[in-house]
Parts: sequence; structure tokens; C-alpha cells
Amino acid sequence: MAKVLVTGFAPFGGEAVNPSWQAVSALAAHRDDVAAVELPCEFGASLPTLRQAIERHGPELVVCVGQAGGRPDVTPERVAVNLVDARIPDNAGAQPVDVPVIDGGPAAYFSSLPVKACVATIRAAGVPASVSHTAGTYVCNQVFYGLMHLLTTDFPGLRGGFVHVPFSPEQVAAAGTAAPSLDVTRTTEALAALVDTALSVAEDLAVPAGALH
Ligand code: PCA
Repeated sequence: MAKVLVTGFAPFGGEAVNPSWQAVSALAAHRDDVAAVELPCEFGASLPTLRQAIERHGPELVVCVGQAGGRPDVTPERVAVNLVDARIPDNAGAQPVDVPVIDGGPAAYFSSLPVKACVATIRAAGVPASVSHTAGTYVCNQVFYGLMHLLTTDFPGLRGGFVHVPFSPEQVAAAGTAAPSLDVTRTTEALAALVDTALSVAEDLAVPAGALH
């Protein structure tokens, strides 16, 4: 059984690839203790696929990863909100607006990853990183919220959280834009550092990592 389950997403929004899946599959290819599963970028199918993967692999840590196009660095997410407000349709054509992820669930969950310690070790590995306080209101936030709800209700003792990663340079080049990007090799190294930190650090660092806005 793999100790760590990492998930990435299928491409969405007209992109040919998703660096979250490229990075988690590269990580799993190099480590026996990591299993990678691809989640569909669909509101309906993503959480059932995640639950099945947890049941199949029986991990002690779950790290879900998604693409955050436009962000310049790797961002462990701190807060998942019980809200879906899709700006674009998902890969199945669904575009839910202003509905909860889980009816009757709490407004928010916090990550159970030591997000500040993760940022510190990712930076020490030479990759830009910062704590994020919003995973948005699309499929990634839904998966993050659904994961934390699942851990709270059905898998107590299992730790987990979510990380957003930038576009790859190849995506930005293909689009002909000037958005920030990070090589998938660097993204993979960042995820390796994050996984090792999450496995070994129980108490997060008491250092400032908040945002003014
Ligand atoms: N990013 C999207 C969904 C899938 C992904 O990789 C998001 O941030 O919601």
C-alpha cells in the first residue's frame, strides 16, 4: 500500500495538459511510497473518484494538486470553503453557481498539512512558494473541501490538503501569452519537499505567512 496518495487533474479550460497531473505522475514514478491518481475536472465525478482512490490505496497522507494558471509560485492552500461558483463549465459541461459543496457542511475547513513548514522546505529546495488563503470556487476548491469533509467524517486520523501549481512554460508558450510559469520538474521537486514535510512535521511553524489582501 502506498503511504501517500497524490492526485492531479485532467486538462481543462482548453488546455492540452495539466501540470498538476504531470508533476504528481512524475513524483509517483520516482517513489515507491507515492501513488498518483488523476481526477476528472468535473464537479460530479471528482469527489467519488477521490473517495475510491483513498479506499483503494489506504494512505496515511493525501495531497491533492491542481493548476492555478496565473499564479507565479507553488501555493499550499490553507482554507477550503463550502461554496461552488463556476466561472466556466467543467469538462462535463456543468456550471453550478452559488451552491454548497456539501449541503449542511461547515462554511470552511482548514488544511491539516503544515502549510508554513511546507512553504519553507519548498523554498529551501529552490522553488518559489507561498501560503494561499483561497483555492477559488471551482473544481479544485470543491475537491479540497470534499477531501477535508471526508477526512473529518469517514477517515479520522488521515491527514490531507491541497496545493495549487503554476502553468508550465510549454502551456504559456503555446498560448502566446506572458503569464508566469514553472517548469514541471521544479513543480515535482516542490511536491516532493511538501510530501516529506507533511510526513515528518506534525506542528506547523509559528511564523507569519498571512496576506494583507
Ligand atoms: N485547476 C482548477 C480545476 C482543475 C485544476 O487543475 C481549479 O483551480 O479549480
